[in-house]
Amino acid sequence: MLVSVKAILLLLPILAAAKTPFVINTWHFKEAAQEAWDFVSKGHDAVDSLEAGCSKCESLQCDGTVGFGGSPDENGETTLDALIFDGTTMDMGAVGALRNVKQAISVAKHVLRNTKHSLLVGSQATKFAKKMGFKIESLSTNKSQAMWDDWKSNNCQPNHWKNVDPNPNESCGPYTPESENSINSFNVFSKHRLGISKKNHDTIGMIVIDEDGNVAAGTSTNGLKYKVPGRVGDSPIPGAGAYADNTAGAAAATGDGDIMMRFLPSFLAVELLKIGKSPTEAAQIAIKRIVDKYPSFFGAVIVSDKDGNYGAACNGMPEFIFSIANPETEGAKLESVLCGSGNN
Ligand code: SD4
Repeated sequence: MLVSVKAILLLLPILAAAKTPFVINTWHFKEAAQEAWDFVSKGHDAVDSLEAGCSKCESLQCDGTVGFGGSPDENGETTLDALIFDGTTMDMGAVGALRNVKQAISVAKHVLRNTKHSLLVGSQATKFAKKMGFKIESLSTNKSQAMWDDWKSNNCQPNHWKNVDPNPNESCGPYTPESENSINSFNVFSKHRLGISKKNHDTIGMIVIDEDGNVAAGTSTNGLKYKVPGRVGDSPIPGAGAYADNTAGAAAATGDGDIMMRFLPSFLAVELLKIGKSPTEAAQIAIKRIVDKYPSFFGAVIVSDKDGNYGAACNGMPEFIFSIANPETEGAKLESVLCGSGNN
């Protein structure tokens, strides 16, 4: 009897270790999880594997919402946000509103590896990328151009302006701050943030744990359709789009970034792991914090502890699909959670 208890005790760490290496990413972007898995299971580290996984989505233009040729801004230009957060060193690299370079996650990795900074933005980020050897090219495609033409001919609806003249719900700009007797005022808690839904939102948010237990988290996205030029979402913001800490685990988010970044859901989820919450509980609490203020908010958080136990929570859609790969799955597979519609 004693022997078998001892045997079980000896086996436990092996069973626990069987959950890593580990990859999880938002949405049905299984090819990205597979690519990251192919890297990490061959012994690459968490940061490089995460770069490989997110790069896959950038080149596949996953759902049109990652990489070039999607989500044109008000000028018709696609710009990219990306982040890599290294939970071993607590160092990071990110780009916001990156112009004219397709490989946003790789540029973010150069910010991590080759600078002492954390986040570079806009045209200056493009100049940095050029110095790092990236090709400068247009991120527009016939598809993104057609999307933008339709939006223009539909009086620029939906858009992301409020409290301006002319009424942004009816007309294109240029806009100016609304006059006192204008009737366009917008309630910040209004139920419907125009056009924010599964249809114009997706981001790859990914967590990778490598063989040595290093945890990395990151994101890549072209953001929000018809954004005001210069807009940066939650995705490149540490603690908002993603966060990692080897002592606890990691989290990554997708959804309405203008709201999400105010609540730092990825940071919150990792802090919750530190005080003993499970990944599912941590994800649920991080989402609830937002839902309490914005009941119809659209978004989701994926969370993994440092051992590869994982969970997710979501709001504003019926179900949230995510991709995972670990030693027990044969390659990447899809899983899902049901979402709350205001009180999960
Ligand atoms: C953003 N959070 O730019 C990103 C987009 C996204 O699901 O994740 N959509 O707001």
